[in-house]
Amino acid sequence: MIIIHHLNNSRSQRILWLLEELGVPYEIKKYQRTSEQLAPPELLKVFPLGKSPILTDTGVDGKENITLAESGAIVEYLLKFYSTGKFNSAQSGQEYIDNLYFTHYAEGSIMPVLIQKLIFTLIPQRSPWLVRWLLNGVFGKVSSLLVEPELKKHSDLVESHLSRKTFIAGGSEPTSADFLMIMPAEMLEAINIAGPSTKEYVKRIHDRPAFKVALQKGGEYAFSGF
Ligand SMILES: N[C@@H](CCC(=O)N[C@@H](CS)C(=O)NCC(=O)O)C(=O)O
Repeated sequence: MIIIHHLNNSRSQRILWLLEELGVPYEIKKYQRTSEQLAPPELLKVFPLGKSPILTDTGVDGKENITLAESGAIVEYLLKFYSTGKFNSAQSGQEYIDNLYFTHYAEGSIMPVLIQKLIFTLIPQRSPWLVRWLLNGVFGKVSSLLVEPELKKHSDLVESHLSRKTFIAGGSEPTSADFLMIMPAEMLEAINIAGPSTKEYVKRIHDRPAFKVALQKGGEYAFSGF
């Protein structure tokens, strides 16, 4: 049996979406972020980094227990062992290249910059009021000099790609890259730098029945509102 160790308001939501699309049975074990927005210590017992998502499975042959972290790895695992062809269409040519690139780009390149932006915004907001104005100025300056120019390059890249495609690989159904890219696309929209095609892409995915069910099951998720 597949178990998803799901932290509220996290990358784990994309795995619930994939599982709902695949229609395979699974259980959700829920974890609640602490007041510092970190994962609770119980997640450390499941995997040493204590971050979500984590998948545990008795294995496709029912013999072996596996524990797998990293949303990209989990998406690939589920598509390899639990898809009967669905969402695996990008196997050759440019579709394969685009799917390969964006499957890795999501966590390898764009998410780290989006998280930097989030941290630079949150630190001043959560600091004592006496130093808040100072930190706001310092973090705002660093963010505008270092983070925002990078983010602009990313939002342009994503927008340019999506202006030519319905889903990342170019087919009419999502592939692994979409299950990874939905969250960065949502975050670009949340910070108001998503282009029109990126916004349409987010809406296209949010309108899918499986996405809606995944949201209901996952609970609190900051990027569900558009
Ligand atoms: N690259 C990893 C990142 C995992 C990660 O950082 N997860 C966040 C949730 S979005 C987390 O668990 N944060 C809580 C913490 O760091 O304590 C993946 O894609 O799974």
